[in-house]
Amino acid sequence: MEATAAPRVQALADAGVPHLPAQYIQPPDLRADPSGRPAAAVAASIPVVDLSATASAADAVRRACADWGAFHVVNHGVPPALLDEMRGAGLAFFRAPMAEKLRFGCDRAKGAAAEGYGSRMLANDDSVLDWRDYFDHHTLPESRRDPARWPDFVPGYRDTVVRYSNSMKGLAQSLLRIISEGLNLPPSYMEEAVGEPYQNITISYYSPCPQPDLALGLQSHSDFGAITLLIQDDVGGLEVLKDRTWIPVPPLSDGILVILSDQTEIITNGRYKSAVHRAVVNANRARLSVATFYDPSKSRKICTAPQLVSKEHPQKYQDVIYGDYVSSWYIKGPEGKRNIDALLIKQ
Ligand SMILES: O=C(O)CCC(=O)C(=O)O
Repeated sequence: MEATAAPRVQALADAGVPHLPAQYIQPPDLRADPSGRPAAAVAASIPVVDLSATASAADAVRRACADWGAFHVVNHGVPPALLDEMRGAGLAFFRAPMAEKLRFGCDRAKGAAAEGYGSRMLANDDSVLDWRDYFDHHTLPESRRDPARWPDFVPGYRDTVVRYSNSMKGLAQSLLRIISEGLNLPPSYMEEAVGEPYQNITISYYSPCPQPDLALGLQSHSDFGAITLLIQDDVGGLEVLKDRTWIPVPPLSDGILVILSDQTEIITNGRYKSAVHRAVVNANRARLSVATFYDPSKSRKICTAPQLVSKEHPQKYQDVIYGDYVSSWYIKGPEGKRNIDALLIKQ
């Protein structure tokens, strides 16, 4: 939510600020460590699952979910041209004059996760700011979807977002079926546990940063919903935390990154972990990503699958009303996984 009007990062970058303004300077322990990245890249790389390989895909998804909580999918059935169209629509928006973009600014009075063009995610005024601007779209259920609230000055933008939303819904649902089966649950289990899907699509734009080693494009967090599908351009900057090491997620132009989110960790009793991730920035090239969040409704009660609870695997998390979880996320801030940890049941 835009608590007080944060400056658009793009306006600061375009003005050529020579130093990072104080509000964007991360504490030393949270900064990206450029010297650590090449070694991490060699240490491990994020799994790539070919969804057309029917014999092996389910097993590959199971391993990727258990070991990483994040993985690329290829041959996923979404036309690569649609991924390019969506990235192109986002880029055209962010390259448009500021006055046009501001016509679609977030309405702060509407609270957290208001739709539109914004820069400040958290409610809390004294948090360090991300070096990022974004456009958030409410896309599902269809009753929330109002293309009139999306940019009108980029030809085809609204139609692209609608087609992209529908495709991402289909892919998220087939992934949830594969995920359920991998845990020996009925195929529809995860979808039913999540209930009517609420989908938001957020385009993030990370302008070149004058002091990238002091800033983050997006601070470390796990997503709060069920599953996130992310595409990025060819710049790179997304990192996933694995075994306490930040691993870069290389851009894969036709691939889609699947990120498990906190409600999936709760439903699966921690068998599958949500992935902690962040975006780092660079001094030279702007970067764009598009994240599609598949989440429960605010009133949905999220419970651990009883089939995954046993003497050896006692229930890890308390049941939670999803809307309460989201409110706490926005108030406390994402920082790592402290929101889901607050639900841990003492064993
Ligand atoms: O820009 C990225 O790669 C990450 C975006 C992201 O994590 C988010 O929108 O929650």
